[in-house]
Formats: sequence, C-alpha cells, structure tokens
Amino acid sequence: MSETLFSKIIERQIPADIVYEDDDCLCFKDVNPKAPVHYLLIPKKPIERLVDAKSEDQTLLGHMLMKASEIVSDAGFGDAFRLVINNGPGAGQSVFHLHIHILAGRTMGWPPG
Ligand code: DGP
Repeated sequence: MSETLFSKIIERQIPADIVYEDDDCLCFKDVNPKAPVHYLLIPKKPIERLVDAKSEDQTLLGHMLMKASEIVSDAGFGDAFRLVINNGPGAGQSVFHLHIHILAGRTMGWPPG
C-alpha cells in the first residue's frame, strides 16, 4: 500500500489534532469537519478500504468500533452519534487508509447523501 496522508499522520510527518491513540489505532479531528464533533479513527495497520480487511483483522475492527463508542461518549455525545465508513470512490472515499468517521453534535439526517 502506498503512503497516504493518514500514514504520515501516524508517523507524525504531518500534524493532526490527535484525540486518542493506542498501539492499534489513532483518532484525530477531521480537517474539514461536517459536524461539531468530527473525528477520524484509523488503524495503524495500513488497510486501504474496509473491503480489503482480512479475517485476521477481525479483532482490530472490533477494537476500533468499541473505541469509537468510547471516544465519542467521553466527548459527551454517547447518546447521539453516527459512524461512517466510505468504501471506495463511488461511496466518497478520498483517502485510501481505512477510517471511521465519528460524527456528533448536530441532528443527523436520514438517509445520508
Ligand atoms: P473520506 O472522504 O471518507 O476518504 O474521508 C477523508 C477525510 O479525511 C475527509 O473528511 C477530510 C479528511 N482529511 C483529509 N486530509 C486530511 C488531513 O491532512 N488531516 C486531517 N486531519 N484530515 C484530513
């Protein structure tokens, strides 16, 4: 997998407003927020898209879901938040390092655009 903006954030080659980090994942504020709370949670392992995850990544993906819930709850929005994964350009993915958008702090419309 080629280097992406997000691998550079993991390596601290470009700055980001980091809100959480552990051995397996990193969470930082989206540079172009679509809600008062808009974080990106990424695995440190370079997985391009959700569809590229392997069965060996099951624990990592479960860990990330649990962490997303914990992070947004710690931010005070545990009762109303949305998680989004854009998989592929047709779904709006622009950075090819798997990421979970964590959105909160405003009313969420449905269906999403
Ligand atoms: P997606 O379109 O699902 O691939 O989302 C990519 C998100 O990444 C988009 O909401 C903007 C954000 N983003 C792009 N470049 C940077 C960056 O350099 N820093 C940060 N913090 N966010 C970025």
